[in-house]
Amino acid sequence: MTEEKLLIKALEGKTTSKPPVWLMRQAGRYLPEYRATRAKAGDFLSLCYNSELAAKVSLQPIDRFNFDAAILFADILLIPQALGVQLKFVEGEGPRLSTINTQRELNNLRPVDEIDATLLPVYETVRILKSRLPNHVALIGFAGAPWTVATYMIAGKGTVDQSPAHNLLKHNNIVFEGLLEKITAATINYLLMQIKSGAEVIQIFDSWAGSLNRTDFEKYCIKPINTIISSLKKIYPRIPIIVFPRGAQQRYLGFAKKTGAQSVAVDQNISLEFMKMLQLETCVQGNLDPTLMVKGGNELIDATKRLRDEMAGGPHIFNLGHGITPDACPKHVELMLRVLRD
Ligand code: 1CP
Repeated sequence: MTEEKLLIKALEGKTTSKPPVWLMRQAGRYLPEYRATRAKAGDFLSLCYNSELAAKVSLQPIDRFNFDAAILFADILLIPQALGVQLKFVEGEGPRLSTINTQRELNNLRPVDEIDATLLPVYETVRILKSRLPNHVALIGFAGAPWTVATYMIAGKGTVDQSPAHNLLKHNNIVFEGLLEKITAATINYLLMQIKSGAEVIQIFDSWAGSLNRTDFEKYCIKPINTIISSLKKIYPRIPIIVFPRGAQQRYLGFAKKTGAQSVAVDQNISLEFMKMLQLETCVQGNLDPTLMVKGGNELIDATKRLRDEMAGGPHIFNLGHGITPDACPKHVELMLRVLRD
């Protein structure tokens, strides 16, 4: 019998003797080997579509740190691109996309059954990873949540307050909801293909969920995520799902039940007391402050111990409250792991 993976155990709601650990954005610019492979690929998007090199960068943090999970190397903006949106990453600035603001632009997007033509290399990356990962390491596939992906498609770039998306939601709700439906359908197709190719866990990133008001949070964060999860579960009833509605504050409570997720990832603004309350209803992932990976030292050691000990009474996946930043130090990741594993 094969031993069950630590991450899967926690996602089944079991309390593990030590928490499974991985880091959001664990393959990335803070690693010199990532920067070298990215240079070889040419640019970020070429790296995403080069299955061999993408699998290689997913494996780099596993080789270096022996995390309990590997995450597929891709980006949440590949879905818009597969739908026909123009996408490029401008060095030092971030993504730039052609925008969707009118019914005509929405109608011009490709049909959902055509997205696999663009996304096939991503599924191949999943297959390669599945065949190369050590037995104890779980493979996480992912996608952006419809609201977060829509904010980029409407604005054409990252925004601080997502105001272009909020404006469309308010002033042209038909186009807004049509766009959300389109992204939802594409995401279901995309994630089903990732699972079919070997993904064992799915994480849905709703990075901008925090800017939705109470009503819009129900309609545009919870509802489409629930649609995605129930569609995946119809075909793969046992696939565990982690959802990260970043900035949801008190709305993290009840979120797992409303969406059907097995785990809720929380950001670093959530207190340990609140996390323990949330842990009574679901497996909690998070929420070490990513700046500690830059600072290191006793502050990092103390925060790691506190988080581990406070959450030890229930299912917990040790992670950051958001992605690790390019200025993080790999030595500090090692220090955190030593504290967790000793
Ligand atoms: O090498 C580079 O210069 C590119 C940096 C980079 C990387 C490493 C980007 C550009 N995307 C990624 C990979 C990525 N993105 C992963 C896979 C690997 C891993 O986690 O190890 C994942 C899960 C994402 C998810 C993602 N992309 C999110 C959701 C999570 C989050 O951080 O909030 C978002 C919002 C994006 C969009 C995106 N991609 C890249 C950038 C710079 C941005 C943010 C743009 C902005 O808002 O300004």
